[in-house]
Amino acid sequence: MYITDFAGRTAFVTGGASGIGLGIAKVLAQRGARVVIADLRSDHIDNALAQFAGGGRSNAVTALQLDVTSREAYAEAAARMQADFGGIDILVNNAGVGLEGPVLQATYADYDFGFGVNIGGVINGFVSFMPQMIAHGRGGHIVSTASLAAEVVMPAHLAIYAASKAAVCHYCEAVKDELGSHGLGVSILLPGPIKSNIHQAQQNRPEHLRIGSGFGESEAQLAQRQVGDSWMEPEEVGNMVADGILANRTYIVTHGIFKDWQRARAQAVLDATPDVADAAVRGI
Ligand code: NAI
Ligand code: GGE
Repeated sequence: MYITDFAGRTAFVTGGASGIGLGIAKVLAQRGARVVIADLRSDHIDNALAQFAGGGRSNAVTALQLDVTSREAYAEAAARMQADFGGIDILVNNAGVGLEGPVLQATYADYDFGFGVNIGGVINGFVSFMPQMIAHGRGGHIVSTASLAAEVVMPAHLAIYAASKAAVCHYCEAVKDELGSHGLGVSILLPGPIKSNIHQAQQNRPEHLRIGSGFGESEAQLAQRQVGDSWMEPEEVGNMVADGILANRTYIVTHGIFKDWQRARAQAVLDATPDVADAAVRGI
């Protein structure tokens, strides 16, 4: 009962009004799915809906304002999806913030912001939607956006980001078999640099986590960064995600540019690991 065709399926894409999420929403809609864009920012939602307007699939796309860190709002959104569509078929846990700053100046406001959206929001997606996706019996798929940052050793100013993304990976890896036994596929999206508004973390930070933040200056600086010309187009990522869903691929990786760093990290862990014979000597 895994997804073999997008026609007649309903997809719920968080952070779907900008960047990678919008790229995924566009491709899923093109390929026949009904798409619900869920996003924190109404300016992004207005802009995204304007891009669909007048197109052949504009009727297939609707939007919902949602802060993925709010458990109450998320539960409400899930109940609405149950009422409107008999439950969703595809969940894309994509909303995230690219927060970065000097780790020694980070306060709990910064940890709460980063972990709250990047892993808390993903967990809220699983908790809110797994029951209905299993109960409707049609099968389905859950894609979660992590980052290649989770697969390499990152610089200290991205420590919170990297840790939050590593948590997404390991959660998804661990639940894949169990959800598979209920007809749900699981994929982890591991992007390299993609054209998006990820440098606008500051604008996605709620007021109560702005107070006392140690990242104010670095986030203001990051906001000035330009999108790189060589970075990948979000719709190309969308196509990789759609193909990855159909193949129930565990890892969807957009770039090979960090492969040496990925290998170095994996090798360092293996190098630190005793051989079975050494462990046997200690009676383990
Ligand atoms: P983006 O900023 O263009 O899009 C993210 C969207 O999520 C925005 O529309 C934003 O309003 C929304 N959002 C932020 N906080 C939210 C919340 N609490 N609730 C609901 N929606 C919220 O950035 P991008 O790059 O498209 O990011 C998407 C995902 O991709 C993120 O998880 C990011 O960490 C990840 N990623 C991005 C990479 C890149 O190079 N752009 C590389 C690797 C991972
Ligand atoms: C394109 O902008 C960003 C960003 O501001 C923060 C994080 C990321 C992109 C990504 O998650 C990836 C880069 O594609 O993070 C990395 C992965 C591997 C090495 C370095 C990375 O970021 C510097």
